[in-house]
Amino acid sequence: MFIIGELINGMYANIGSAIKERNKSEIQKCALEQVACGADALDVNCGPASRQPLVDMPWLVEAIQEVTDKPLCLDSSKPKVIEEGLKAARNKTIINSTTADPEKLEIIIPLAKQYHSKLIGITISAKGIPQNKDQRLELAATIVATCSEKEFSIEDLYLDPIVLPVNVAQAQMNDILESIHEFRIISDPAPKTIVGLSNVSQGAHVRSLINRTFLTMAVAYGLDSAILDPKDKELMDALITAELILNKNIYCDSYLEAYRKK
Ligand code: THG
Repeated sequence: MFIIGELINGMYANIGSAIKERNKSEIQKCALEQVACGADALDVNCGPASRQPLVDMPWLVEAIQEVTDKPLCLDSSKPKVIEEGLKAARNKTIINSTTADPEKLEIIIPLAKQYHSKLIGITISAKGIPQNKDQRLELAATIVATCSEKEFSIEDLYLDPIVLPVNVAQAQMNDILESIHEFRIISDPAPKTIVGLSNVSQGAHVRSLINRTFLTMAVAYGLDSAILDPKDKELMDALITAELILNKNIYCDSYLEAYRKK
């Protein structure tokens, strides 16, 4: 599982004020803690309250890459904000994200090619969030077809079925999980799959348990990557154990220690 740490997001109060006050060390601490807990990459999101994301994004990128070489997942719905992040980045990058909108794909795919970035495609369109599996598959197929047309490597594409909170979209959880499996058989070579895990428990009381149960199930459906809180130890232990059960890790009595990243 390719783990992307979610904690550098202006939505969190500590990060929101660190961005505003240009408190670099708070951001760097958050980056290093996530890497120490096993993050393979770091999501970078200025948050909804940022009034100058075009400046905040490259500032975050520069602060983070002073302390780590891990890939950065540039998280914004605005192509211009992503481009400012790409310009500042020396580390590998993942663009988070494009939707299935033709106008968006037209801008974002060339950016990903120009900067040799990987790309997350979320199955959302101008019509909004899909309501069932067929709509998710249709949007996924549009993203894959447009990437092929524009000669963007499908192996560098991560499809995101959009995880919704279980407390408002309980009837869709099954479709979301099945989409993870079906996205992988849209084309050969197969696109990869990703979810924003914490969405599933937003607004719920028992967040950590919901997160780790959903992740365990998604792993069984073949999930490749997740944006999650790597500091949640029980979540990480559940993930390592799920991969053990699926024979992706070799068993030994101390397997948790063995697979908990240095
Ligand atoms: N897909 C993709 N990218 C994404 C998402 C996705 N990026 C953003 C998000 N979803 C993933 N990251 C988070 C980060 C935090 C939370 C959820 C998802 C979260 N935050 C607390 C909340 O809202 O309750 C904030 C708590 C606090 O203020 O301390 O849950 O789906 N491609």
